Amino acid sequence: MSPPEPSDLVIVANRLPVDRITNPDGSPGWRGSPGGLVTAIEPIMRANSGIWVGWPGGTETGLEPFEYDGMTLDPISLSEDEIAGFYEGFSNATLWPLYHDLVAKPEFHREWWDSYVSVNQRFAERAASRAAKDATVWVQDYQLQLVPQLLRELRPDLRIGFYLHIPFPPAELFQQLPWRRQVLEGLLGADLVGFQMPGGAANFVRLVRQRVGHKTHRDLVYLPDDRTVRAAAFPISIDFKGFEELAKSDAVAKRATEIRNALGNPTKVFLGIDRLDYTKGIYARLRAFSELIRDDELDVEKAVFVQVATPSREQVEEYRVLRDEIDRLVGRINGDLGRIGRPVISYMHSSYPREEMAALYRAADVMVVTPYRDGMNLVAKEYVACRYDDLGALVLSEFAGAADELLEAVLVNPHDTSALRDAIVTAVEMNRHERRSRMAQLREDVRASDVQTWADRFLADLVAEAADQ
Ligand code: GDG
Repeated sequence: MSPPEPSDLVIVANRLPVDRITNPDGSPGWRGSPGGLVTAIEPIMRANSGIWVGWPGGTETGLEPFEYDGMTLDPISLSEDEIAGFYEGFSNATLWPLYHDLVAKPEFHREWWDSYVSVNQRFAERAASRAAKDATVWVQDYQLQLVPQLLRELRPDLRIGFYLHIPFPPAELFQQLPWRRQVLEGLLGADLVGFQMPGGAANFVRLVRQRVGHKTHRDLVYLPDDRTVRAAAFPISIDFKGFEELAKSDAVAKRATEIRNALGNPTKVFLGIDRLDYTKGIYARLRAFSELIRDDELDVEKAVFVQVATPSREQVEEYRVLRDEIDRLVGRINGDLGRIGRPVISYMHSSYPREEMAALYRAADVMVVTPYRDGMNLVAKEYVACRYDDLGALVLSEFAGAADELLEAVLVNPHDTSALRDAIVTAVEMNRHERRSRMAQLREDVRASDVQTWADRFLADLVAEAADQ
């Protein structure tokens, strides 16, 4: 298509919500990769003829803007070196571990930083060229923290919002970053900086005061040029209705029964679904479960743990090591404790369509979500949305953002193996009455604040904040 008309709403995210595919006739095509962000943003995109700027994956160059499912998508190309430096390097081997409480050791490399700066510049330039006068630009996540400032330099007329999907760390950790001041200044280009949790917003404001020296008061930062920047929490959520309806469908109900049959109709099915990531606590969770089998607190003939680990960031060394570790652990546990046709852990390293996810949620008696640190964790909320029968129990890490809202879950410290064991036992032994009442409350909590509420609140606050300038 010819260059799109400048738009009043531009979304800037590392990834476009599509994947490259090859059509049956051999021509290249696109397939939607729906996620929470698309669901939340799609209606607003349609209403405002919005443009979504992002990387489509891969190294293809010369891609033109195109329409997909009623949205205008504007692809940004990355070279192989940029994928290694900006994406796998600085985003996923420096910022990701640093922002997740150093669950792994962050690596600091100047070439990665240089690549991060130049890719952020490209995103900012593209957004500047697509935004109409006085438009709203909403920048997403840790890969693009310099975009707000770079964009403001190019286009001071714009209303700029930034949202961080992962935790923002305390000063004691953030301080390690050699480019800490540049990152803070990058974010300060926005009118509104959104975080999952109030703690992240407070960490940011404190760091800006200490490291950049700006005056702050509560959630506001006062800049020398008379602008103010607001930092606040906007906990993200899911398409509650969408998941609930999916779970209620006949096809999903049928598939949930098939899954239980295929597992040999155990009395209790435990479930974990995560991207294969070291922040998610998969290893410790499986070990705790295996100890319960070993110690006869659970019976291998009656209980099974289904773990889905979605392939993720496979070019990054830490992720390859993790995959091998989990493979070995699962092999050892099943070898030591399994029986014929009765593995302790049914492990899948692959990704599934949404319908299959909903069927797994419906098939599971206990969902075990135990990250060491997680911005929110949508899987926990999706499980709750799918349990319209008010059955099922949720074990949830205290270190997931979701724990602030889902107080009726069995909350646990994932660093404490004994506590993990106790939490799994508590969840499975909970009587029917308690299980029902807890799940009903959990469902109310998620229903009351879905992903649409999240996007509407952020954009309304952005308009209000920019109007105050
Ligand atoms: C980041 C933050 C924050 C997973 N496997 C499959 C699949 N999924 C979907 C889940 C869920 C999403 O991916 C994962 O979201 P999470 O929130 O659990 O975790 P991250 O990927 O780490 O997300 C996190 C989130 O951003 C949003 O702000 O909550 O804290 O780390 O929706 O359902 N979906 C399908 N097949 C799979 O195999 N279809």
